[in-house]
Amino acid sequence: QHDCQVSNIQVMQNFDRSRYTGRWYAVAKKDPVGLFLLDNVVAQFSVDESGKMTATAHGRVIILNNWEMCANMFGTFEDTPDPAKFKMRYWGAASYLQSGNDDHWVIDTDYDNYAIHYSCREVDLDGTCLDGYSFIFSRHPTGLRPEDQKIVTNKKKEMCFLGKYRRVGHTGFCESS
Ligand code: DAO
Repeated sequence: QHDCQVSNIQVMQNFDRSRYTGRWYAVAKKDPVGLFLLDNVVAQFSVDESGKMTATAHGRVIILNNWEMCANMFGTFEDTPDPAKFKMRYWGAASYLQSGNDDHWVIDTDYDNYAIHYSCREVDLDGTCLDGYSFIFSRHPTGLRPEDQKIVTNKKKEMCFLGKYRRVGHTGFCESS
């Protein structure tokens, strides 16, 4: 089951984008190479009038090695044949912020408490993920409920990211303005 093949990673069945809308607090993150969002990461998902998913997000970043700021980011999601797998185009409110086009997979969610995101940026020749990142989101800024932690741990194993996460703190750094 956990052969670490990116193509074998199970995603959320019958993903319902409208139930996914609203505010999600990142509580843990597995960083990619050249990490960007550090902490105080909050994402807000929406579905527009045409049914397309969009998102805004903010988080503390350090750019130019020593300039700390709150990055305001935007994302649009392109649908794929799998309702839980998207292509995410993202960019920052300021031109010097990171931009790109990443996979954005919803691995699991109960819509009301937790959500598990996965993105592999570079698949290795053996089919495993060479460079990827993942957010664990909670509806609650205080973190995951104890009953959700077991589910999340199991999914971290399935993504082959167990032990690679760090806690994402919320100090209010991005709450002003
Ligand atoms: O933080 O190292 C990193 C990679 C994250 C890149 C994506 C940031 C922008 C996301 C915007 C939309 C919402 C989820």
